Formats: sequence, structure tokens, C-alpha cells
Amino acid sequence: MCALAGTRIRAASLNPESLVKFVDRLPIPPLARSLGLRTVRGNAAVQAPYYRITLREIHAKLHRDLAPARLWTYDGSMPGPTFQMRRGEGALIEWVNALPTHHFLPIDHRLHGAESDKPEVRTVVHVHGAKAATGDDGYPENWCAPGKSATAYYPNQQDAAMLWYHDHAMGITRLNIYAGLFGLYILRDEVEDTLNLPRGDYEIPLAICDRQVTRDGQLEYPASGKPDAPWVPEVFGEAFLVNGKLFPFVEVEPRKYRFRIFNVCNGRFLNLFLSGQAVMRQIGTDQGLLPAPIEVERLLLAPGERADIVVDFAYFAGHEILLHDSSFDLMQIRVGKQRRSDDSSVAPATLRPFARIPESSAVRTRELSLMEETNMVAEPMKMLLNGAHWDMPVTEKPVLDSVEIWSFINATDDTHPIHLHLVRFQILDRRRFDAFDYQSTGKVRYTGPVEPPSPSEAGWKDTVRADSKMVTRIIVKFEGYLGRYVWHCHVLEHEDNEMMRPYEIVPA
Ligand SMILES: [Cu+2]
Repeated sequence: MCALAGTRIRAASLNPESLVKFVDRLPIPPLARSLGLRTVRGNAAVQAPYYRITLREIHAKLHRDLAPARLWTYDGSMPGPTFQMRRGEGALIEWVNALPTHHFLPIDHRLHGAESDKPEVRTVVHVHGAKAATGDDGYPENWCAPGKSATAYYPNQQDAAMLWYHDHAMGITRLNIYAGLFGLYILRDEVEDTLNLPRGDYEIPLAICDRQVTRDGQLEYPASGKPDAPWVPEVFGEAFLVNGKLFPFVEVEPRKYRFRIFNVCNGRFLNLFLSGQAVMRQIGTDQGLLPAPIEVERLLLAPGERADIVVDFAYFAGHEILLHDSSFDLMQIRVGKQRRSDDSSVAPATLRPFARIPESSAVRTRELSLMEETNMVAEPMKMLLNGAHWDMPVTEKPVLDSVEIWSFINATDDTHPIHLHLVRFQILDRRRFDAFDYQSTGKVRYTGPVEPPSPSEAGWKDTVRADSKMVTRIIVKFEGYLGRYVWHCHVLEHEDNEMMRPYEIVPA
């Protein structure tokens, strides 16, 4: 990553280190409540729980000693309410846009989809990692303006996993998520039930994001400084919010806990670790449980990626542990001296069977370049997927139920987390290549050995780090639905500026 490319520290910016740390309790987002059963799409035979979630502006403190910040939320909390879903039990969610008609963060009208003739405020919800029909997936152009609503059906026919929902409106996704439009969507199933993992109060979600905050406690999006061209290639903040609070603390008992961690940063890659040599045992990744737990000292999470971990605090009774990202303090964990009851939960040695998709089953390999377009004269700098802009004809058209290998050839200096909607996939490998050569000849010349994915990534994924100057290969079965979806970089500034493409699943 080009570390500070997009960051402008302003005089009015808050130095988070000036705040008293660990005075706010870690908020736990409320649970989403269904309003009863409704008929699904006019089919009287199918009924599903119906939820109604209102997108609205609130004012809430990011820290005890700051003034309330203006936030855009799902149903009045950031993160929004947590959905607790069961495999095989579909749900209807009506997303009601009751936001103001003017955006409070700087729109760049040069970006595709955010032109001046469009409403300033537009929203469409995507449940990241969900397997939903094309019309329910949150296609970026299917936005609705304030005063309108959209209802989507989520079949929940997929393995237990921690998904998350967030805004995906064309050209302003980075601003809408930055403003607070994100929440958790937890899916459970019978395999997970049998494992006796920590649950209830002992399962804690952690949504982590970095923001810039002004001295009066407001979110500040670090724009370029040019009023007509505010887009910046990357955004980093020094204020880390965990479930919407700066430097929260959480009280735990000396026993096992399960943490569901997701990276909601616009562009920052998190590198998480615990103080005091507390061990993180990773049990799951983006799309659910790993075959077996692995011990991780540091947890690397790109924007959009998730990790499911178990930590046993039994050895830390009466102590304080800190959750860090690189050199930043994120959260304090206060371990009590006593348990309320015995801890019978476990992090079992085997979790969920996992079969590798054989490479020989792939009917096609697509070589897809990640390249920078450097027209610095009038246009913003942009990164493109396979040299194509969003509005060019669809080029990736996998056949329903077929297996393909997608090979991301990243010739840029940045790592791009690539997310495919609808599907889950496995990472095959990464391999260093000569990017300079590639840019002049279009041919890949490898300069390093084949590297397998790290144990942390060796499960089902929906987002993969395409590392700089590496070829990253994934293997995907395109199952579920026909129709149009998207694949894109999850650095939100890139995604909003052409690093997103439609793809279409076609009949055999
Ligand atoms: Cu990117």
C-alpha cells in the first residue's frame, strides 16, 4: 500500500492520543427483531420473517469526552443491528432510506455513477458474502433515494459464517460506509451447533474501522482539498473505532470467548494482536469454519475480510490485555478474577470438513490484470480490473455450476483485496512476477516460487488479498443463481473509482 497517499492531517483534526483511554464500555450492537411472517414475492406457499430497517441520521458520541458525532446508521446504531440467521431459514428485509437529501461528506461528481444529475444521497444494501438472487444482492446501480425503500429476500442457504451488510451505492460507497452504514449478519447452522463453542454473552462481535475525527468529535473524510475533485486514492485515520467507540474497554470472565472480527476500514489493512502473549485461536474465516483451529500471533485482515477467533482468558484472571493494531491501541480487555459458572465450551480440534476443489475441475482460467491508469491531467488516477471501466460490456461470463480459476495479476504497488459477490472460493496460491516486464510485454514472467495461502486463509473465502507484484490464483464454483453480480476491490476509494466490474453467470 502507498501508506499515507490519501491522508491529510488537518489542524482541526483530533489527535486520539490526547483522549483518556478506556473510559467507554464496548457497545454490543442490538439484535435485529423480526416483525412477523410475510409472504415472499407473492408466493403464498412461502413465508419468511420480515424485518424493517430504517437508514437514518443520528448523533452519538465516539468517546466520552467528545461531542456527539453526526452518523448515518441502520436503525440508529453504528454498527447497525445484528442479524442472527439460521441456515435454511430465509428472511425478508425491507431497507428504508430515511436519510437526509444532502450528503455530509464530499461527493466527487466526476466519478461514474455520482454525476451531478444523480440524487446526492443514494443507498443500496449488499450483504457481503451472502448467496442471494441478483435482484437481492445490492447491485450498485439499484440504489434508492431518501423517502424510498427496497425489500430483499435472503435465502440463507449456505454454511454458518459471519457476513456483514453495508452500503454499495455507485460512486459513493466509500462515503456511505465511512458515515456509518455497516452491520453484522451472522449465519448459524447445525454443524456449528454441535461444536460447543463459546456463545451468548461469551461471543462478542468486533467491527473495527479507522476514521479521522475533528476536535469537536465529528467524522472527517480526508478529501483532496480540491472542491471539484475531492476523491483521494486511499484513506487512513488515526482514530480506531471498535463497535463505534474510540478506545473502548470490555470486561470478560477468566474463560473462553469467541470474537467475530471484521475489518470495516475504507483502506487500512489491520494487523491485530493481543498483549501479554494471549493466544488467538482462529476457527473461521470469511465464509465460515476452518477445518481445524490454528494459533495466530498476528491477525492480518484486509478491508472486507473477517476472522472468527477463540481466546481463553483463564490464565489472565485479574489482568488487563490490550488489543492492538500495529502501533495503535484499540481496546482494553479487563479480565475478572472469577467466572460466573464453569466454562464447558471448547475450541475443538476439528471443526468442519473441508475438501479442496481440484484444479483439474476448472473449465477455464481467466487472467485478470490489476493495473493503474495514470492520466494525471484531468482525470483522477484510477486502478482498473483487466483494463476495463465499469460501463464497458461484461467480459466475465462463467457458466452456472462450472468451476473456474481466476488469476489476478497485480502489477500495481498496492495490495488490492478482491471480493466476488454471490460465490465462495478457495485460494490456490500466490507467486511473484516481474511487473515491469508485464507492463511492457503483457507476459507473466515468474520470479519467485509458488506460495500456498497462509493457514489463516486456507478455508472458504469471499475476499482475497491480491498482493502487489504477485499473481494470486483462486478457484471458484459459480453456483446459486444466474444473472449479473459484481467483483471489485474492497479498498473503497478504488471500488468507487472504476475498480469494480460486473460479471454474469450464464446458463450452460
Ligand atoms: Cu484496490
